[in-house]
Amino acid sequence: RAEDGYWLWLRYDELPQEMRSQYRGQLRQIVLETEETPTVSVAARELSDGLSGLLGRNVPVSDEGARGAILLVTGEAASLYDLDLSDLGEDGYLLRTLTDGRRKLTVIAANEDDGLLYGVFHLLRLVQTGEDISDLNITSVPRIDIRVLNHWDNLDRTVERGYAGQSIWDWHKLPDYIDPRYTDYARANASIGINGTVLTNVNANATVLTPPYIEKVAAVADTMRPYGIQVYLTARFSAPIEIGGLETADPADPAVQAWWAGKADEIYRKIPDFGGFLVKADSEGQPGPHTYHRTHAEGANMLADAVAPHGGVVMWRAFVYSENNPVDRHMQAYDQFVPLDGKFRSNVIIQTKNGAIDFQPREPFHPLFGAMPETPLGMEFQITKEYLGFATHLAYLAPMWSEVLRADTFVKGEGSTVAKIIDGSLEGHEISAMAGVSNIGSDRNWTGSQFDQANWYAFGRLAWDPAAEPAEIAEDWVRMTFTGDDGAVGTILGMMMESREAVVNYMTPLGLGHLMGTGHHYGPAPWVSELGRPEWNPVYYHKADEDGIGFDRTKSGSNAVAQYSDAVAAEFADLEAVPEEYLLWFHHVSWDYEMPSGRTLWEELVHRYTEGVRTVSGWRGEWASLEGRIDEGRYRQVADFLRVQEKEARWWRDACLAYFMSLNGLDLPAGYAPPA
Ligand code: GCW
Repeated sequence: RAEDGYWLWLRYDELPQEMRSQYRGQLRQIVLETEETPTVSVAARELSDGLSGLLGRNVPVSDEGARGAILLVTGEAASLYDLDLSDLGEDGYLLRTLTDGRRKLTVIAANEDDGLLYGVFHLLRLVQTGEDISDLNITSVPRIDIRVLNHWDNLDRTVERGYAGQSIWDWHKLPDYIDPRYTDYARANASIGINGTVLTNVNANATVLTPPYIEKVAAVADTMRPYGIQVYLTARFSAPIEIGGLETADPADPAVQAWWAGKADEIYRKIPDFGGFLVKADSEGQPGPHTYHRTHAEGANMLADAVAPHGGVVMWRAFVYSENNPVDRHMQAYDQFVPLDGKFRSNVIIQTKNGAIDFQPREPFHPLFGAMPETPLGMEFQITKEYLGFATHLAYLAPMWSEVLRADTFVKGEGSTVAKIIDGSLEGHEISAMAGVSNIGSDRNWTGSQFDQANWYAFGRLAWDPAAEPAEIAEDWVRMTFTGDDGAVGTILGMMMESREAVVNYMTPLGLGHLMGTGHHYGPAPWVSELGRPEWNPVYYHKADEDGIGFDRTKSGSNAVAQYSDAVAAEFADLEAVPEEYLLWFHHVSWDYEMPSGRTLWEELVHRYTEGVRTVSGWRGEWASLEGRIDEGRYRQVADFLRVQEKEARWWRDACLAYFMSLNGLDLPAGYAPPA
């Protein structure tokens, strides 16, 4: 049912007549000029089902290229149509309209079946959004090789930082029962170019590597395979002890190496296209090589050697967060990893969060990007909104991700963007990866809210093309998911494009971060100061006192700025030059500091918090104008969630401002109502 959001952006409801009519002479039947593999079959079926639904008439797969044919072409057949596939790689595709006399042919061509599948979804998207296809000439090739979801899903079906019900992986019933949802999951991912999924939490349980679980994983992998999706697992570093009967997990111990090599062989026997391992080691209590006085490189390389004969990779996380961290948590990953540059095997990717702390509503880009030129760095974004209001708050994340991807590291002069480091082009790497921590669960609407589907969608589109425009991605999503009505599209798009900044404003404006309640990370708790480790306390991050607020990361403080290239460090370290949005991230500033707006810092903070609330209140009215223009079920849920968000935006504003006032003794500036 459309009303509960189950069909995501793949709704295929009949288009209104005025949108459909343009496709009349085209798109009448599907002709395969390629071998009918499992992937080609699912591609052809998707296209047939999708177009039949959208156009309100049967669009069958047929044998002859008669009128209005859509040709699915791979390999040599491409030369019949004069198509050059040489630059498409494995996953790229062409969409072309060819004219044969008076007839129009629509061609989807690729080297490999996966490319064809991606091309099919692109054509469907064009029709879903009512685009003109009478003269197509599109070439699309992904910039990133490994476009992967990370499920933080536990084997008991709880999901760490998951706000959409239980894990979709029903381990108890696998491998004998394959939930049809897995197929819809695979379709949705393939439709946005995602080609990998890590099924298990980085806080890993070694049980998933035991034989009965490998059977279960193999059954999931069999379901994913036709959709071009490879399955990966998290590897618990101490697994050789826990399930292997060894006394050590020391990566230099030959018995440990042999255990992992044997484990990899065992997995690949059941799952020949297994992707590899994702590892969180020596971080937040997870086991790792440091126990044995070995480095991250020695740990990662051991696993890399185990999967290398099978073509697998190791995604080793740079999120290290441990106690030996006296001055600034911001600096830990850089300090541990930069000395290891050049020491990793070629099938290791260092998976790095976008920022150095932890998925805050806004963080400057992570200083590791550009600092390890010999090593492929993968991006880890968090799709699930751990720090941005869980499932109820509307926050469209593509603008945030895009901000990081476009950030300039200046490591090789101007234009050394994070995107070019991730895609391997700046430093000439063979493999590239982008991971998104999944927001998917067993909820009927998959993600816990209608709008969180957009974040899953946008992640895939940005992993394919990090330069894609967030607003264009959002518009496609709105048209496919909600409505093609231009007025309504404009309203929804406007809300989405404001949303991330609104959350920054009512939670952590001007470069503040981590003011959330420790542990759950939901509401405000900037006053918490008494927890065991310094960085567990929000006061550690804002350092507010009677005189001012902010974390001095310049020379007079932790000097974390020195981890960036000279040009970036100089900008961030200079109070006059630092972008306003990172001000308190890098500087401790007095409450009466004059801001570019002419307001004092205190007035500006009050203004931002107030703006955040005002924006959310405004959306409630805008959303109300859509009543009756989108289905009742989704309309209601969003309306209710916006009410929650408005209430909680006020909570954030009032709690933070009241707390800061208790320190600085200042009043609210004239014109701002006192907190209720
Ligand atoms: O974002 C933090 C979360 C933890 C998470 C950790 C990590 C999986 O609060 O829940 O653990 O980071 O990324 O490893």
